[in-house]
Amino acid sequence: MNNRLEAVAGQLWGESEGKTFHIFGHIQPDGDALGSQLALWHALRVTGHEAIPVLIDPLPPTYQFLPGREAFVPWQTVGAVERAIVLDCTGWDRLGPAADLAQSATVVVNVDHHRSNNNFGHFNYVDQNAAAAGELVFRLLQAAQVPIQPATATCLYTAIATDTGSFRYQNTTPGALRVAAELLDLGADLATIIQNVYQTVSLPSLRLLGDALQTLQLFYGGRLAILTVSKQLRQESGATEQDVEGIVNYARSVQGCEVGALLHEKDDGTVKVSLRSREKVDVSQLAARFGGGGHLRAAGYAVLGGMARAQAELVAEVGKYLDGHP
Ligand SMILES: [Mn+2]
Repeated sequence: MNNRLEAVAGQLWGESEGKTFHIFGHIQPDGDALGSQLALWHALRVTGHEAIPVLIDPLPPTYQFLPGREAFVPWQTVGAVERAIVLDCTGWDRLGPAADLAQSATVVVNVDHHRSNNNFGHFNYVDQNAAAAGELVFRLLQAAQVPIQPATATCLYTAIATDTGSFRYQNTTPGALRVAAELLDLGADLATIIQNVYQTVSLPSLRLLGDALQTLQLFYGGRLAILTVSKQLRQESGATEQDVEGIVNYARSVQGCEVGALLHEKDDGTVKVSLRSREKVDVSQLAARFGGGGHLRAAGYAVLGGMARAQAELVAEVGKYLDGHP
């Protein structure tokens, strides 16, 4: 079941004297998970509570500006967990190797904004209409009347800005914009966020993008655009597998394109196919045909059998969707 905001805030700031909170986010952390974790850590600290933000995968360079980042501890060094707060995770699987650790807590508080969240906590605050987990943390702080300091505001603004694609995606609601405006009023450091998140890219990542753009192929009169990143291409650029994410958006951005795809050959040989559509094709349905899933305009799947076969199958399938529904 889903709990009321006040009940969940009460779990964190109510009868919790002398208890330590471990604050978890998901594997391969993004701006929303990291910003929400650190914001909650700041807020618990200023109200006199013990809290420890836990990292499952390393902190990406992009987010090494976040105030409080030095407080993060790797999950391997965590002993017993009494109270776990899990942010931005649909289920236990999103905690990867740290799932058992978090699950061993006496009290688990689950705070998330994904539709598919399965209410795995003892206390659950899940709202799929929130733009980001950071928006929910903001509401919790307000409900508990915890003062939001500039450092906390910077973390929460980062969470909301990154999960909305800088306020461009469909989850950019009036409510999310109002929270963002309030966070700026409270002292969020916009210049530092923009500089680090949007105006800094590693050299290998930029090289990879350049090489990937060279692979552009168009099908069906330009309505399908495909980019490919082979294992060799990525390794030669020196970029990481995570650097490949986001490149798919360049495929869809080609004028006249309805479906943009990126085929990425992972180190283990699987081909990860990322799909984006503009306004007609339901790519979550298309991805489901290959055992994947996602959203209406952004989805993906993984297949074995090599890049050439993956591309041929994809081109054939997209064709059915472009000429009316399959
Ligand atoms: Mn999120």
